[in-house]
Amino acid sequence: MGNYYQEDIECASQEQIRTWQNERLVKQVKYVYDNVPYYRTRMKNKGVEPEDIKSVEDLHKLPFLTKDDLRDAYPYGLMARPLSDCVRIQSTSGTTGRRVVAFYTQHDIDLWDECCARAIMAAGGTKDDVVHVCYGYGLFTGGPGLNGGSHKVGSLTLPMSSGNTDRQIQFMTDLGSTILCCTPSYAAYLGEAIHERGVQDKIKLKAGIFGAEAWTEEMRRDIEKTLGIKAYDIYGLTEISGPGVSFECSEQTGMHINEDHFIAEIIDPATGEVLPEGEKGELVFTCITKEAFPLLRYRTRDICVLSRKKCSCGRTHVKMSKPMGRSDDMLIVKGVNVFPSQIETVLINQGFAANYQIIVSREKNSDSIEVQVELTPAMAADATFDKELTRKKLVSGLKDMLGILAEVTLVEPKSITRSEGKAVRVIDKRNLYQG
Ligand code: DLL
Repeated sequence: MGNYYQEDIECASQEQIRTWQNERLVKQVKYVYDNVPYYRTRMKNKGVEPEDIKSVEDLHKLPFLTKDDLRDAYPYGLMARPLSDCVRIQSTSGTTGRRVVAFYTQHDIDLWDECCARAIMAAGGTKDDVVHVCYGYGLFTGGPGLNGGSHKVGSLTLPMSSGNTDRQIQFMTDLGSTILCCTPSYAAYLGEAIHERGVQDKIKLKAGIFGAEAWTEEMRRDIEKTLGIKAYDIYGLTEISGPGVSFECSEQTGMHINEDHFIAEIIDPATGEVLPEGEKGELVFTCITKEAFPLLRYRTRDICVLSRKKCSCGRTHVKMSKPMGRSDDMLIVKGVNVFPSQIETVLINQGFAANYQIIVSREKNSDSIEVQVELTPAMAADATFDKELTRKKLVSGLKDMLGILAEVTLVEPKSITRSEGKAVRVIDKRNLYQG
């Protein structure tokens, strides 16, 4: 057994977890009904009263909330507490519409920190670690969340925020950072930069906690090799608190959801019907302990699978798979569903790094997809490297994976703009979602 932060909770029996969830859900539904007029109206419209919810079995009776509801109710419409009880806001980047703003009481911040602390402990963190946080600080939840978790664990916390790669590496070497927290794409970039500077021997990292965007198993292996660490996934979203809703343990086969705070369901995104465990669908969360912004049945749009298979780490909380895409950013090209992660798998299996961009266009009602892929420095330096043969192999690998033809353009190393936060993988020129 590892060094647990809250073994009594994280390794509790399934029955015990269900008992906590039942009690908390009943209370929370009444609390939301009494304090959030927006949701009360939704419940009334569906003919549901708080008394109808007696246990988790009744959860399906409650109405869903979606990102559209959050935009509708912006900024205060889903709050359950007066502003004077709140101590913090965080927000999404708002690139696809109005920002989502989430509110926190001190109690909410404490719970969130606790969830992130569990993630750090699960990655082997202790009070003796130096936790290097280069998720963005500010409105984005990444920096503040991991920062709070690291404090709870008692580790020395380096609040680096994103950017300034030279300074990141300098602090990493001077202060002996042992746990790196950032997006996987930035971790891959840092790995490259460390090797370029030839300072890999001065790096003391042992683990990384990477999330906030989709990344594949292949990318994990790549980062683990480049940085000489074990790379752990962490998941979360602003609406539900931020990072730490779920996190990976040493088994690295999915992320344990903090079930004492969040109830997870998987639904069919088309019909809203709850699917049995093991089936792939949209992840829905109900917050059962939050005070200021307690969303019930929030549709995440993330597509994944839940599993209650026994975990070798001893934790009993249900595990979610890596999101396999989002029901709303899934690309439909020539009528075929395409997830960027499928493309990434092909690239990495053929020896490329995860430096690529997908460009989707439409001419005369016909879709086309182009994948721009960076050559690795080794490929670019190799005089015998056969570019055209490699390109053709990629086209064929993508055809096998996606079932459609994708154009491939090989570009020079470092020519695709690096991201310090979430990578921009897709440029969809079709503007299908306007108006
Ligand atoms: O990305 C919170 C976070 C910060 C998570 C740091 C992990 C680490 P948002 O900006 O609200 O919050 O974006 C939430 O990002 O619905 C997923 O689609 C995606 N996402 C988050 N974590 C993962 C992950 C933060 N580990 C949205 N794998 C979510 C794949 C992820 N996608």
